[in-house]
Amino acid sequence: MASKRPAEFEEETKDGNGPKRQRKVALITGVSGQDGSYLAEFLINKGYVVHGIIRRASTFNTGRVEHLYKNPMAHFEGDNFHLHYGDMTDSTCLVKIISEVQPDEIYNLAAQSHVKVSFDLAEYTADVDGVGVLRMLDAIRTTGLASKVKFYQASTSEMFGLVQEVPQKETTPFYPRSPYGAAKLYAYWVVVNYREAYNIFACNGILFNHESPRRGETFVTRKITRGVAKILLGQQEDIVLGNLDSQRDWGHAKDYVMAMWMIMQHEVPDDFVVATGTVHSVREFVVASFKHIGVDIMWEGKGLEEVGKDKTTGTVRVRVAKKYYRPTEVDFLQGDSTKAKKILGWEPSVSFEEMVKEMVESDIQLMKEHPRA
Ligand code: NAP
Ligand code: G4F
Repeated sequence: MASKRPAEFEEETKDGNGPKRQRKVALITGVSGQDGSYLAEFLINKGYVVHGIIRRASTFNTGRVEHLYKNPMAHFEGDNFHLHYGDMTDSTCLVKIISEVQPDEIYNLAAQSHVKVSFDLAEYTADVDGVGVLRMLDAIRTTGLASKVKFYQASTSEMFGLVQEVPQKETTPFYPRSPYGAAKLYAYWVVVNYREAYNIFACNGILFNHESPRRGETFVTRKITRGVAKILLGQQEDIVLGNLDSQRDWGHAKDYVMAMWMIMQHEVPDDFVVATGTVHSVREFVVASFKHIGVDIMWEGKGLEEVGKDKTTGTVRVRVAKKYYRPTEVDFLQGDSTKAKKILGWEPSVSFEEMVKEMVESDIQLMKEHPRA
């Protein structure tokens, strides 16, 4: 099918060999999410024209990318940024968008990304996070772009689940512990298979947890920093959490989208672990967040009875509820990104403490301006 890319992105070559591409074109699924929004900014700054896929929703879901397309002259279009309605469950729209956009690079970040929710929406999660990736790869073949386009898959440390080795690296055996982890494992392998079977430049970035002020509100880090901000401003009494003892290797989303791009610039398609190597518990995240508002937390009790109290006033600020526990938990994740460091030259730049501070400060500002947020 012929490209319908707007003319400003193409220019006739002097030798008369037809239009020559001036700027790289990227297509991002999940562009309205935390990573999608940072990646869009990153690529636009690198001179790319970015196309993003968004879902139709009954309320606006484009808050994280509004600043990129807000242009009074165009609906959903800036000069460098274009949005298309689509869904990972709809093959026809994926073929249509890829055919129209003719991307050089596709970053597949769309997912039902909440692990706990995947136990309730197991089949849907498999459809979007697993089969959706197959749909994207087949759309690449259908549009005849298999030998031209590069494909990035948002794989995850959740595939390591019940960890078989510490720390986890590219060769560590997988053991997913949720419908989400299992769906992502299918996606991981179908990417490897299409690379080997059809020679597609397809890569897996096996990213460990990464956070930011744009993190979804129901993931534990953002739930904590929002809660701390609201407590400081007198808008909330306490934060109710699940397993305080699970441990994660938390990095900053901005560092991780740079790793995605670096993976795609490597000469050969490959799979990389992206992590900081540093581990903290949920409990430590709570303590570090409260520290930024001058509150020392002391712990009392055990299991569901445990509480975190303000050491000075004795006020209970953290409680535990069973509903936030998962049927099967991933207790500990620690990544070894030696391969990404050596081959790509990638390094994380934001420390745990800096990230917690940024998230707490951003939420304080947000809650001051929008107390009902
Ligand atoms: P996120 O904030 O939850 O964003 C997910 C994106 O996927 C959103 O734009 C969402 O659209 C979109 N989406 C969901 N279902 C879709 C569907 N059926 N069709 C099309 N789009 C759909 O996730 P994130 O933290 O940015 O993560 C990005 C990707 O990396 C995800 O695939 C996630 O599983 C993976 N990952 C994340 C981490 C992490 O720590 N953040 C670590 C490893 C891997 P709406 O805005 O409309 O909901
Ligand atoms: O913040 P979480 O929900 O992230 P989780 O489950 O690690 O998944 C995130 O990271 C994955 C990479 O490893 C991504 F693939 C995935 O898409 C997502 O971005 O939970 C972190 C830990 C868990 O052990 C959870 O049980 O925090 C524990 N936790 C304790 N209380 C809680 C809560 N998690 C949530 N969401 N809410 C709580 O109240």
